[in-house]
Amino acid sequence: MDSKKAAGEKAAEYVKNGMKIGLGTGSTVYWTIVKLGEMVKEGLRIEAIPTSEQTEKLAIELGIPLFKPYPSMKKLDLTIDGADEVSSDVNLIKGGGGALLREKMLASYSSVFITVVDHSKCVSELGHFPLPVEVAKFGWELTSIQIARLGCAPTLRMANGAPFITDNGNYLLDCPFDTITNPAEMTVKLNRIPGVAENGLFVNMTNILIVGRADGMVRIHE
Ligand code: DER
Repeated sequence: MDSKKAAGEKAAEYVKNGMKIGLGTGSTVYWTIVKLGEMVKEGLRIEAIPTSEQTEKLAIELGIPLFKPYPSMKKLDLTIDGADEVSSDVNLIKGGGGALLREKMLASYSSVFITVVDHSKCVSELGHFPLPVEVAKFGWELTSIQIARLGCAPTLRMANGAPFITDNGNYLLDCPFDTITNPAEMTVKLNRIPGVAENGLFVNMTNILIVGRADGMVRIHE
């Protein structure tokens, strides 16, 4: 079995009747969402909030009931999402799919955050994958200069010949740091730069890591 599919489907086993869950974005959590669609057809009762318009469309197609956050809402029971890099101390780089802001919100508002990856995402230290940073369109060039001072050369993410626009109407800068030795410090430094909306470092957020192996088995770190 494909390693992404193995990890994605395994995560669906953690979803129980009555749960309110966050649905991540990307090609690994895709398999979780497909599996949940099958489980809903077989009677599983859940409600979900998608982390992107892409995931919302998929969930609707599969018949997964969706809901919007509301003022008196307690925490979500569970959010399941992928990642672009996972370090040996289980910190993440996310944002390759452009959904990092909503992904980090739902992950932080969940009692349990499950990360699903294939083995190729596992690294000793974060940074080989360029760190996505979501920034306001206004003055993005000025924001980029401030981010560069932290030791990278940000590039504006493009799509079809124009700047990529996130679901929140912002731009994305991809920031190659090579190595991020202190992600906890870096995420604070980034988010205090005026113009930065969110960055793709998910530090100490993962409660359960499911890694799909090349042989189709999974490794679970709880
Ligand atoms: O944008 C993200 O963080 C997504 O979760 C995504 O980049 C995960 O990668 P995948 O498509 O390989 O699962």
